[in-house]
Amino acid sequence: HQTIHQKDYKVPDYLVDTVELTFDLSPEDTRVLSRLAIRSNHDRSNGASPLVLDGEELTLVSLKLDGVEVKRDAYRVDDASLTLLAPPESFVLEVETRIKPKENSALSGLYASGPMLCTQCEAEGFRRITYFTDRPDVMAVYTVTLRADKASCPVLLANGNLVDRGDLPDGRHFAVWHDPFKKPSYLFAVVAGDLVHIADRFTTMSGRAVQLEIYVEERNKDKCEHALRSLMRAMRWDEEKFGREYDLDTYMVVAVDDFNMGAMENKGLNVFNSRYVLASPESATDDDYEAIEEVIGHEYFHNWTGNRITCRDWFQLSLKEGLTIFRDQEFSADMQSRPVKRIADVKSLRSAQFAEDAGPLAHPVRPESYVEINNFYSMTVYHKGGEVIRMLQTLLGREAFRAGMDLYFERHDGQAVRVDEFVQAMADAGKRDLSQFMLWYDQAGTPVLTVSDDYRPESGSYTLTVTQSCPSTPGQPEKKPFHIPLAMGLLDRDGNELPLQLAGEAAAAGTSRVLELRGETETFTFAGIKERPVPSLLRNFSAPVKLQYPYSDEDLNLLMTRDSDPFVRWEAGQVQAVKLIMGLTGEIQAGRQAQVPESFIESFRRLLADDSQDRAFLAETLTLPAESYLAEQMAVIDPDAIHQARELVRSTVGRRLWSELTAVRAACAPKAPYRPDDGLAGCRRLKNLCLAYLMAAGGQEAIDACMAQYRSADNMTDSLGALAQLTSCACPERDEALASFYDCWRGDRGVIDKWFTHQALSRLPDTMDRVLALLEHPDFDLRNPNRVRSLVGAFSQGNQVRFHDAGGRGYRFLADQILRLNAINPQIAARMLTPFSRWRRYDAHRQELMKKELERILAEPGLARDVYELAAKSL
Ligand code: BAL
Ligand code: ZN
Repeated sequence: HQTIHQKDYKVPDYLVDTVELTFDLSPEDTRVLSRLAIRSNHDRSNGASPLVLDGEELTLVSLKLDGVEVKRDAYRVDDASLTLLAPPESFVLEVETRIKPKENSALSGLYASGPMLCTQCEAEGFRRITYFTDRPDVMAVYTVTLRADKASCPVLLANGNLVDRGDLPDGRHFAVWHDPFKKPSYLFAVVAGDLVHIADRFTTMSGRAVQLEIYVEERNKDKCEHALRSLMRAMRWDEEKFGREYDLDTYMVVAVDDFNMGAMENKGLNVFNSRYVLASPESATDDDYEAIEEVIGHEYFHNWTGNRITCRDWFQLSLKEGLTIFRDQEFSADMQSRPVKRIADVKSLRSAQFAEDAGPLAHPVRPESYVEINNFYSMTVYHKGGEVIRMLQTLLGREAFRAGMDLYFERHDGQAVRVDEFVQAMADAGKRDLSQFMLWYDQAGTPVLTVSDDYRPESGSYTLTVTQSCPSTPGQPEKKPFHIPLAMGLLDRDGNELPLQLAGEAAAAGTSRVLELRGETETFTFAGIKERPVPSLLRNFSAPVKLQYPYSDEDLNLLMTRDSDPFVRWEAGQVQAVKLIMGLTGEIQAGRQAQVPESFIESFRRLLADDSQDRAFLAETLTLPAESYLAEQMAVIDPDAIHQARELVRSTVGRRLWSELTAVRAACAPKAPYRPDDGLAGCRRLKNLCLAYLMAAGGQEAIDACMAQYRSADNMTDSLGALAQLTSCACPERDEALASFYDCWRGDRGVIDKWFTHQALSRLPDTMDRVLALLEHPDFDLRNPNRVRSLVGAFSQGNQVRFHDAGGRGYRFLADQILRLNAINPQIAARMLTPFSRWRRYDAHRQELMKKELERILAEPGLARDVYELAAKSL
């Protein structure tokens, strides 16, 4: 398998101005006629370069150049390309190919999902539809004719505007779509099927009417309202926050059940994984509602950051993804609670992206090379990429950042550009030198900030010394210092925020400021400080770094209760919890009696008694760090000891604070029938967290409370909140609830996914056997990515203690599924490899077992490029 390097980029030898496609659609055998207007884009003084068109899994039927059949010795075809040896300066190429959508289980290109046909072209799926220069810097205007059987495929959709439609002989019909915007092939889409839609109209800021349509199968028609409302909110938000207006007359979203990603931003025709569209008050959780709003927003925001301005090449993927993640995070923060959203984003970054950065698959936000680009739709490119954009906003300030965005749109609309162009626009608008900042794009690894301080009472000066370092990552043994915004404040012993005046400044400038780190070690001296302060560091998580400062418990308590920054308040609690659980883990490993100190229980007691706080924020504060995050803190991960230690804290809290937890739970009990927008999602989260602690304490009373909640719940959040606890409880009620849940929801794919997931996440020792049995369940389907993620993904990535069972059964199970998936859907197979990439972090015995499975995978004949790359790099 070949490695593609960023440094080898060359401008395309040929450009394509217009693409006319005609599809004769059928699931078994689809004919694709392509008519391309091509012109040369290279120096031909030494002769014409060959034109290489990408193509995979295609059957070539005919090939004409300017209307004349191309002679057999003038072109070559192999299983990856079609090459015209010496084409003229400019010409029309007509290519006829045949494809088999129904056999396409990779879900890339044109494929069947249930009764409908749909496409997924990012990153390189268009070449599985027809021969083409399938790279994002070749942008063309597309006109698409779809023909299909009218009875089975009454709806025919493609990008842009519908310009013609009508009937054909033999019960067939056609539709013609034209997209006036030049676009790269990865944004192409068609959908055909027996679909219904709901619609509304949106009036843009300049007064244009846009028709919004959400397409689904008939049975899901009553589950689209939330997606449609979310879309309208996203459109308004992008106008208000970024001055960006939608540009076509129609915006369509189609929900499909079989989808590799979350959704896809195809121009004017988004194709969505149905889990990010469908919601009804009975079947969707509060988290589902939030996720739908976020993903609907994300794909909509791509229209400007991704579609109008796209990537020059795939190394620049974060140009659109990091930026669009940042935009969707800001949208969600404005729609919900900003602090709670920030905490959720930081948690997922630190659990998953920091782990990626610390392992063999670490890569920069802008990678240097890849074997399979699909493997780089990663936490690093997306979420660290989003943090990089956020740092720019922090460094420049909101106003200059917005000016930089405007300048970027003004300069590059209609172009395919690099990350450099984006950062240049920011540098110009903010009048800043951002050359060192570019290292965030090109150096992998999570920087560590080590902070020390020195207080001089005699002069009233307080000095912070910050040293940065970054561990080696594959191919990058040495790192240069990053340009890091460190947002901070200082608190006195009563928790008052101190005015911040750096030595040499005439006056104090506020009580929160952004220090800029550029050198390996930087010092900052503050004047006029009357007593030793407590530093509040990395406010709002101003940079994706690890922070080390020797806080005392007293310092942390002060920050937790008094700091003005909600992230710092939450983080102070997390640091305490990590310290506690890591200490207990050590005791357990040493075979000593582990005990939760009284002070920890008391701080939880105080928190539970404080009803002044936002309920969702309180729930975050009372949630212990995840086992995966705790694992990252250990040199050699011991999943059993971590699990035992964390469970010890949970059960102790449950037992010791039984009455407080019960009281908070009662106070959060619903007073009116559930509505998704009742503003009580935070209450439900807190109530279900209390239930989880009660269940951790054990005993029939808790089980009864759980069953009562399960039986009486009028919404999915509460129903699953109870079911999730019962699945980890060795009691007869467990099977009763699981069976009743299944009977109630069979046929609803999204809900049954959750039924699989919660069983896969069970902490009980029999979980592996249950998961193996569920593989044989009639509703399990290895060809459906959501189902695979709900069982195989949830068990291997969400159930650390059972997956890493020292007997090695979890490892064998995962490798078996990866090998089965390799033949069906390589993208999904590769995604499942993540846990194995961390093998070096475990003890020698587990290392040996995981390594053996990786070797078994690599020895498989016919291993897909996707799986090969990750398995080989992991070893
Ligand atoms: N572009 C792939 C899906 C997404 O990030 O929106
Ligand atoms: Zn995206």
